Amino acid sequence: MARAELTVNDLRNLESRIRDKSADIGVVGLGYVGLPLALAFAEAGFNVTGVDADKGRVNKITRGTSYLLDIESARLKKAVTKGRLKATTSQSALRRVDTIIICVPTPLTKTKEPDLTYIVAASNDIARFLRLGHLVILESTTYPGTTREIVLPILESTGLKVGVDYFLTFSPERIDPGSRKFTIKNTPKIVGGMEPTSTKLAALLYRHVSDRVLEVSTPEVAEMDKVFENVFRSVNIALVNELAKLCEKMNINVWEVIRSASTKPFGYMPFYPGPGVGGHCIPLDPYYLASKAREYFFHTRFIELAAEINETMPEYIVEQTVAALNTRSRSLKGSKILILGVAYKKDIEDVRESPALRVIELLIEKKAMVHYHDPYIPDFREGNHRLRSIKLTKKVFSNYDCVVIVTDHSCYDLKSIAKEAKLIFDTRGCTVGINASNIIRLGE
Ligand code: SAJ
Repeated sequence: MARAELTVNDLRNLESRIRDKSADIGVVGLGYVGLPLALAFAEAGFNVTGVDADKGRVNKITRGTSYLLDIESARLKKAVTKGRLKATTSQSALRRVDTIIICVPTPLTKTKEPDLTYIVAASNDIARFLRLGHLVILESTTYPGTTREIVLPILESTGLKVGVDYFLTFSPERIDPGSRKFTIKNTPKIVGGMEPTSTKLAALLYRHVSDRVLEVSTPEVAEMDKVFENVFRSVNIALVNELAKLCEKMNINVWEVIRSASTKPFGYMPFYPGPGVGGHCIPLDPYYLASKAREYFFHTRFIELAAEINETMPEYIVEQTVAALNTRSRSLKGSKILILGVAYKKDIEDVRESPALRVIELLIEKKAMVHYHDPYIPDFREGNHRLRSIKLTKKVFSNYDCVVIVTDHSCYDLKSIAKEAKLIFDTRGCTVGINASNIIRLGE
């Protein structure tokens, strides 16, 4: 039987359906990347089906209840009520859509190797329903080569040919969780297809939700772009973390140094020292690139050293907490410590890879009595400890030997805390400008 082929007419038809938004979109993975993207396409006028393994998430979306701070429930409810957005746990929904966008996690294994389990699973799910004319786009952050070496072979195992029967592109997500300023619309989108038509179709699609779409020559360029963007942050954060350690030894105020360096109108971009780097990308992406580089007998020494420097920060924070307590003739053992903020960065509700977890683990190991407060994280598990956020009252701060500000959520009234607390160790420079003898800051 003659092999069915995508005709020129079919391709024209697909293009016109993307252009007039009658193409149906599937988004696999409805986390902090997939849900905002699904909603953006739904609000642009597409019919979008989100597929996620988490029944709880699917039910919440169906009810129009957002589980992300960045997404208001009202927006979600409107898209669902209009029938533009629906969610399901069933991958078979992928059969009916024209474009499938993969937004699944890319974690590390315990030995800091890339864990592509979710990408492989999503690719296998898609392969079960892959058909003539499908446009498949990978958005998950990963090492250069993943689209060509991992996703493509799985899809080609169906017998369909990329660029002939279906299309495959990499387009990195560029969500900045918690940012009100940068949105999908005003953040340029990079698209790199396996071949020109894949690139063009993806660009056509993203132009409906992003003001600027840049087409690059291969998926590898787009993949490398993304890891480079995040490694750029990792190495610059490591630089200021190392500077903070040096400034502490030299009794120079690192926050003043950074503030003065920031007056340089060109050739400089401020980064800030802190308790370490958290989140789902910055702590991980250097290891994704380093792992791939080893295949080329290339050791990314600088990139890995920077990642290691960032990883030493929680331990350094605990050392500095010990030193702060010593100024009050207190030892850490038996001291009552209050950690303010455990999310991995300010004003978000995500505790993944947060340096606060390691700080708390170390403090407990050294027999301190540790409580925490975080308005966004009511409780979490640390090893075999389950910790719950305390209730904050004006007077509560004086019950602790030291209050360690690990995540400087905007809700904290630092001036009033400085009046009540016996001792504050500020790891974020958020108390700069509050002159009080009971405040010790990282890097001063
Ligand atoms: N951090 C510092 N000092 C800094 C900046 C950040 O210690 O000067 C820490 C933060 O506290 C946090 C971690 O590093 O723990 C990561 O911070 P981040 O601002 O990079 O935040 P992410 O990981 O949520 O989002 C980043 C995006 N952020 C920005 O570009 C500002 C962007 O790099 C990616 O779109 C996103 O990761 C991603 O998902 O790849």
